[in-house]
Order: sequence, then structure tokens, then C-alpha cells
Amino acid sequence: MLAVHQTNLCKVQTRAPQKAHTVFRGVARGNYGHYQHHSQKQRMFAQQQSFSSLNIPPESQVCIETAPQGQKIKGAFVFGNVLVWLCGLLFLQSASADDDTKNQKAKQVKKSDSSPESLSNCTLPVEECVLTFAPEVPPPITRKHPVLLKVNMNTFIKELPIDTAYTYDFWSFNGQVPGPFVRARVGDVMDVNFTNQDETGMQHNIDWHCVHGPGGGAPLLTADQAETKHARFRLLRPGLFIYHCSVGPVGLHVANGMYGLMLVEPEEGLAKVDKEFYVLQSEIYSEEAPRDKGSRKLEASYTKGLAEDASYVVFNGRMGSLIEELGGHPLEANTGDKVRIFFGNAGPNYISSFHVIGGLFDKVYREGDLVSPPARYLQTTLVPAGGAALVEMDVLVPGIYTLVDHALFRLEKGATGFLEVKGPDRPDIYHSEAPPKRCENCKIHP
Ligand SMILES: [Cu+2]
Repeated sequence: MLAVHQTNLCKVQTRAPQKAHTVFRGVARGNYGHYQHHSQKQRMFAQQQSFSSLNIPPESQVCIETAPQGQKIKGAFVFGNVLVWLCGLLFLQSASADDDTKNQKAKQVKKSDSSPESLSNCTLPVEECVLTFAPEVPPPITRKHPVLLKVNMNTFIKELPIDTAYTYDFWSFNGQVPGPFVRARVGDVMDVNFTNQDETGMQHNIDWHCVHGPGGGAPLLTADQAETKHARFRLLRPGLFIYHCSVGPVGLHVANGMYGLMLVEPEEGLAKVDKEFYVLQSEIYSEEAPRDKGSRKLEASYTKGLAEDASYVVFNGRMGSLIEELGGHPLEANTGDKVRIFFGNAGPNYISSFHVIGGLFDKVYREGDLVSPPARYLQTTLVPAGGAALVEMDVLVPGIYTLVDHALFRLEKGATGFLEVKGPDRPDIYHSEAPPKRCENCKIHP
């Protein structure tokens, strides 16, 4: 932008050098008016400039000095111009103060973009990454410095329950679906070892949505059977991100279970809460009944995946993972707790309308954006396939809260789970003289 403004200044002065001082004033005013209608970047530029610091080309200075003799500048006239300039400057400072504040965080996270240090010679202190499986989340990061974070990943096929009746050959990361929760801090270097233990001979890899570079690192981590691949990635931006296998057909690798969540904390970390949970929604596309009548195992249906006709829509890899009656375990909290849910949607096809029945999201960090201010008091938030959201809520009244995808026919396919809140009643908030009554065929109010 600097070059553009200098060019404009010269052009104007070249056209009318005999009125150089007037022209200069006009340019200054012109800039002021001009910036009012242009981008924040331009406004910031204008704010930083002053007459004394403007880089006026030598030929322009000559123009000013060679103004025609006898053309006198009246003191009051000059004073007026200076006053106009100062007012403009004050206005611009005020207008851009908010922008400065908003951009401060973004600038902070960008300062680690470049480093003279190749990742092969990384000298950061080494730390083993704590990996947890849903709904558990690794503890918050308390350190104030970056590390070389060792993340050990593998994949193999594992038969796991899909509901109380059937099993499924899931393609797992580290033996579970979803894969482990990875927690890092912006500026860390993630040191990944990925071993393909799948005995069928299929290739697998990992596309980390938090990684800058081709494939989110997948080409560096594509492993054949019994092969271990190693790669390092500097984490440049904070946020909540999905990772998944991206070997083709990628929809099938994801639908079969190869996904997980990764949190890259901002430098200042996240605010303290009482409970954190890891919940990830996904679809399963399977045949309707086992091909082998002596088996309980459902086979994958590529046809149903193409048609986006999910057999199951589930939280944490199986129907009922958060429901005791269906073999799972509800999330647990106490009244008064501030609860944070790291919610991901692996898809591979559906958008989730994530909602907690009986709750209200006090804060929603939409699409995993941890830098922008959170949305407040939302009822439902959209989470795209391959996306995530961080929601926080105060649970005030004891009882069962129900996590759902509010595309409600998906409840029949499994998109429901419970958060059980224990504590004293709150008749000041929730009260009736009559006891509660369970509705018929109810899957959401146990
Ligand atoms: Cu795969």
C-alpha cells in the first residue's frame, strides 16, 4: 500500500507543481477521506503516518520548495489545515483502536510462523503426548513454552460393538473409535510416529486438519502394512481440529472409524472449567443384517455410503456409547459445574445440529475457532462434516441432559447420549407440584 500512495502523491504533484503546497494539503485531506472508505489495513497505515514521517520523494520536495513566488500562505489558513489533519488523526486512532485489539491475538499466533530451525534439528524439550479415548480428555496444558510433542499413532482393524445386537470391523486409530484425543499448544512441534498394523494390506495415513502443508501431512504418513512413518509438523494456529485417514476411498476409511480430535491450545491456554468431555459424531454405513447368519457382525456398505443413507449416526463410535442401558456410560457432572464439550463431527457425509436437551450453551466457539469471541447462549450449533465446536455450559439443575443431533430422526439411528448431573434440587429454577412423568417411546427423557 505504501508504494501506491507514494505513486498517487507524485502523480498529483506532477500535474500541478505550481500549486504544490495546496496540492499537498489536498492529498492529505484526500487520504483522510479515502481511508474512511477503505480497509482496516489502509486505516492503520494512515494512522501511522504524519507529515514529518511521510516518505516524500525528492522531486515532490522540490515542488514544494519551488512554489511560485508571491503566493503567500496565510497563517490562519495553515493553522486550519493542521487542525483538520489533527482531527482526522484522532478520529483514525479511535476507529482503529478496536481493530488493534481484535488483531492482537491473531498477531500473537502468527509470530511462530517462521523459524530458522529445520524441524529435523528441533532442539525443543521433548514431551510425550498424553492420549485419551472418548469421552476422556487429556489434562489442560500448564507449561508456557513449546515442546517437541511425541505422538504415537497406529492403526489396526478391531471388532467392536456397533450397538447391543451387532458388531463391526472398525478401522481404528490406536485400537479405539474415535481415535485418541491429542492435546497440544500452539508453537509445539508435533513428532508423529504412525505404524500401520492393519493385516489386510491396506494403506492408511493421517490428515491432520491443524497441519500446514499438503494433505495435512498425509503424504508423509502414508504407511503400507507393517510400515512405520515419521514426520514432524510445527503447529502454527490454535483451534479444535479433526484428524482422519485420507487413503481412498476416503469416505470409507472415515466411515469405518479412522478419525479423532486434536486440540491446539492458544499460548494463554483455555479458561478453567470443572469438567471436559470428548464427544465425536459420525455415521456408519452397513448392511442391514449379518451376511453370515451365525455371526453378529455387520459388513460395511459402500453403496449406502455413496447414497449418504447412514445405517447409524452415533456419538463416540457406537450406538449408546453414552447410555448405560445400551452398554455405555453417561457423562457425569455436578450441579454448578461449568462443563466443556469438545465436539467433533467426522461425518463423512452429514452436518450435525448439535444440541443438549435441557441445557443452554453459555459459550460456543464455533467451528473450533478459539481466537474469536465465542457466541453466547445458543441452543443448537451447526458442526460441519470434518469440523468441530467447543461448547461450554453451566449445569444448574440436577437430572439427565441429552446430547442429540437435532436432525431428530437421527435419534433412531443412535445420535443421542446422556449427561447425568447430580446435586440438590433447584426449585428456584425448575419446579412443579407434580412429579415428573416419562413420555412414551422416549429416547431422550429417561
Ligand atoms: Cu485408512
